[in-house]
Amino acid sequence: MLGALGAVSGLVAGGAALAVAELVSAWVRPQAGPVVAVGGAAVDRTPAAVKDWAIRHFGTNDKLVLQLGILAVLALCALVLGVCALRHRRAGAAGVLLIGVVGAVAATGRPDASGPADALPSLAGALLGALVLYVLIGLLRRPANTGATREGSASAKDWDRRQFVIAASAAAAASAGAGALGRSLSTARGSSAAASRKSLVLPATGSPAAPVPERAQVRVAGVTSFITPNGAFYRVDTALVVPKVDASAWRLRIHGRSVRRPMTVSLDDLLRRELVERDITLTCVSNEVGGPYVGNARWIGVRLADLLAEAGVRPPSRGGTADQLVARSVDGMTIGTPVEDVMDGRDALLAVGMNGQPLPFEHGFPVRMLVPGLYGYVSACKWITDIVLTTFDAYDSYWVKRGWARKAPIKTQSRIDTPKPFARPRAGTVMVAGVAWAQHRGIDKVEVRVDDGPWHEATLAAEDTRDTWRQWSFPWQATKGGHTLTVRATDRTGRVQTGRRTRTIPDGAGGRHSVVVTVE
Ligand SMILES: Nc1nc2c(c(=O)[nH]1)N[C@H]1C(S)=C(S)[C@@H](COP(=O)(O)O)O[C@H]1N2
Ligand SMILES: [Mo]
Repeated sequence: MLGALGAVSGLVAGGAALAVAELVSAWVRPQAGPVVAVGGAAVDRTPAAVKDWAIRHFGTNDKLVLQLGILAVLALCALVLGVCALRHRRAGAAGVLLIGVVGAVAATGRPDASGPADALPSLAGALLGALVLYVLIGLLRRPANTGATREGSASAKDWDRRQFVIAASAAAAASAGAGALGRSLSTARGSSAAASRKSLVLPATGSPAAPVPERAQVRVAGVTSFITPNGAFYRVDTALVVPKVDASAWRLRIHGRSVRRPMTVSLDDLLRRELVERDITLTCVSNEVGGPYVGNARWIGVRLADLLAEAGVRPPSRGGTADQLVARSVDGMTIGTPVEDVMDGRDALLAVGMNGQPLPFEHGFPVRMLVPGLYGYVSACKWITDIVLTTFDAYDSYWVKRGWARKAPIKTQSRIDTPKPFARPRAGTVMVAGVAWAQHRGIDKVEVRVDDGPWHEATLAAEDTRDTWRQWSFPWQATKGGHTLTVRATDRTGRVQTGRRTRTIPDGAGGRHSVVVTVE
């Protein structure tokens, strides 16, 4: 019984610590909270293979799973410390403080840490948590009145237990209140950013995109929508708390090697420039063959090459000495892109708009980079705030340090959207359809094979641009029984999508997508 009460004390103390940390972090910085800070440190230290596995299994929920895992570990620590404290009250309290120090070290070590203040949430939380544990255990251990009768001692003990229950409940209730207050303060903090997004009106573009050809969308049920709505667009990043940047305070600095005229621009500066509108399909290097981490949107932005040229940057092919452009986001992410690709005439953008809206916070508000033809981790920095020109020899960006390739053009890929795996279509004509992509090269051919039969050319839907994916369909005369459908694409350089399966690490998955169905 006493052991259980010790465990309860530990949990109440842990809850109080987290609640206070939440409250203080709302005031310091939402990213400085212990769970987010430790989570971020864990993300940065996770081996590439494990991270890839997490993305594959939990998808965009990987962050939630990580934070729940940290909470579970904390709860376990709190339980153990609570039980230990029954015997060694000071040691239990000291254990809580130690956990606080771990949180503080993690918070101040984050790449986006703003200074020593980032240690405050963890330290304040731990101090209060230690105090709560110390007091609660004290109530549990208070000896019964020595001079009392047996009945008297029993009632004194009851009284102590009652005091414990009252104190523990009060602490739990106060923690819940503090936690809720912290949450709402955090939300209020983000409200200036939300207001700046709401009031942002995207100016008319001087160079609108041509309308999407009507025939770009295959009219077969189950095929992906040609334009991915913002709410359905895949999200991959390391941010446990989505950065909320106030657009009016946002600045982008362009500087570094061979930048003759370094510049700092505001959002208004960007919006006063010529804006272009382009359809670009973005793909994640962690996308498995047949996977969902690919999306297509109509973006509005300024051409990054123009800005670089104004800053005096030349690509290596015209004598420039910087071959790598490193973009840095407000949360410390670094993304390295070949300067040559950005300046070779393709529509590399500093994007401000996505499908007619200002960028959603999840997708990089107020400004992100996009380079057609390159995987996101080498081109698509969200919440961008700094661009430094350097060389690939001199600097490795975030993912490169973790084993991914320095350069990563998107591989030619194709996906069967319908029929779904293990579908049971009726014999007769079954429409097989899906998407194929080879950004900035374009798709020239898609073929489908049934079992080990010959390759049949699919019908290509209209092409929007060579920077977007292309849909395809194939009417299959399906015969009864189990069948494997396989797809392959050929890009405009004539290269046929390889059949050799390779892992996503280091530069994107290779191989063909297959779907097994049973025709009835
Ligand atoms: N700041 C920041 N930008 C980032 C990332 C990130 O983790 N942090 N991830 C990159 C990766 S790996 C991809 S695939 C794209 C995904 O963009 P999306 O989430 O808008 O689809 O963003 C890129 N930009
Ligand atoms: Mo990615």
